Amino acid sequence: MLKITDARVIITCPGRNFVTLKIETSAGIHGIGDATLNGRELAVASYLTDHVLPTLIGRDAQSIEDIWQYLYKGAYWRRGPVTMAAIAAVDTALWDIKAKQAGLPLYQLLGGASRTGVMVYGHANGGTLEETIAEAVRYQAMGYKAIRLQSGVPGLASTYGVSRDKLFYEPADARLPTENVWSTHKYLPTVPKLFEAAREALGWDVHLLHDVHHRLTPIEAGRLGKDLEPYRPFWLEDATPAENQAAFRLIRQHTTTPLAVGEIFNTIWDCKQLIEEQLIDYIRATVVHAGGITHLRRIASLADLYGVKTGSHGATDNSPVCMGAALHFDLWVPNFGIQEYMRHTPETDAVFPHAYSFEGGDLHPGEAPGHGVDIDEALAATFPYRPASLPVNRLEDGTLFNW
Ligand code: KDG
Ligand code: MG
Repeated sequence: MLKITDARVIITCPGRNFVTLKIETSAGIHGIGDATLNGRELAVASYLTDHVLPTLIGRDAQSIEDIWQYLYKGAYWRRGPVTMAAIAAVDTALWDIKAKQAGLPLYQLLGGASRTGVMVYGHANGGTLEETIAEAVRYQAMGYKAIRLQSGVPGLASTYGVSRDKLFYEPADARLPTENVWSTHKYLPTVPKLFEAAREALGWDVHLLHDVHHRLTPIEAGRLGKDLEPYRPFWLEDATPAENQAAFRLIRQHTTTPLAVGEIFNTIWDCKQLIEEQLIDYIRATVVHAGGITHLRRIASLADLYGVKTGSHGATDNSPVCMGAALHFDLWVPNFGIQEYMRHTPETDAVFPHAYSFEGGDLHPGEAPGHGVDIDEALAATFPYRPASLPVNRLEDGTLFNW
């Protein structure tokens, strides 16, 4: 028995907010897990501190599966982003502890490495098509084998995915939600032009991706997918809101462009139909928002049965702790596709010392026992929590729209 002796939540803001759970054990081994839910950080912190942590003290840290079931089934109120982020944090910390106890990097406990490295994609974005292409050229020079392209839309003041600070995109940029304006009519013709210019500038070896951020109807998405086919995109992401999983049937009928979805999914139930009907090609659920390693493994196993690959979310609001755990998962998972990799700022990297490293377009989780990421609590304490919200989006006539 490896008794859980203490568990606490650490909130820090080295440029953006992160919520981290630290679990300590009777053997002196500790583990950490990411619990960050962008713009709703304190809800998860309270869920953990007020409701989960008191039930953990004295339990056996080695019983990862039993604790997962206890927190999922035992709560009665199943699923949802707050609950599942809290469960993910506990689960990630417990896998960290188990791997440290074994003296092994986490990927070895999962089944060992299935590949030499984890292919990642970076974010090239700019206010104009030309700026985005220049950024993409820079990413290619850094060694990236896959690049996401997002560009401003002529006639719209701002749009999703175009950042002020190129390398460290962070959309939660104000105390209260910023309001953006959207026009599908203005947006739709811009993406094929962007891809055409990108193929001219970058060639055909590099993988190109695009995120629609839930802004199209299924038939509009079918049109965009079809228009992009000549440029062979790696994927079209979040083409339409996925609460209605059956909506993807319509997109599928119209395009062979691969589809990715799932960064806001919490459980296997959010993607069961999408996977079983082979309506998508990549599932983007990740460690922190989909119940930790224990649950993500179930989603990936279901996906593998239907030829769907993984493509985990890796935006800057997923802390280095999530990234470290995700990379161990990616190195092992048989149906790996790609991993998103938005770089964290130097301040964030200093608060979360980590074993993972980037080389030649791949990340590798490193060989440190556990998931290889820790938190410098003294440094974290120098960056107090700052409330920040994600933006909202309206149509030009003021109608509230999808973000
Ligand atoms: O918190 C929201 C971000 O993680 C999200 O906007 C990023 O869509 C995103 C992506 O694909 O990384
Ligand atoms: Mg996205």
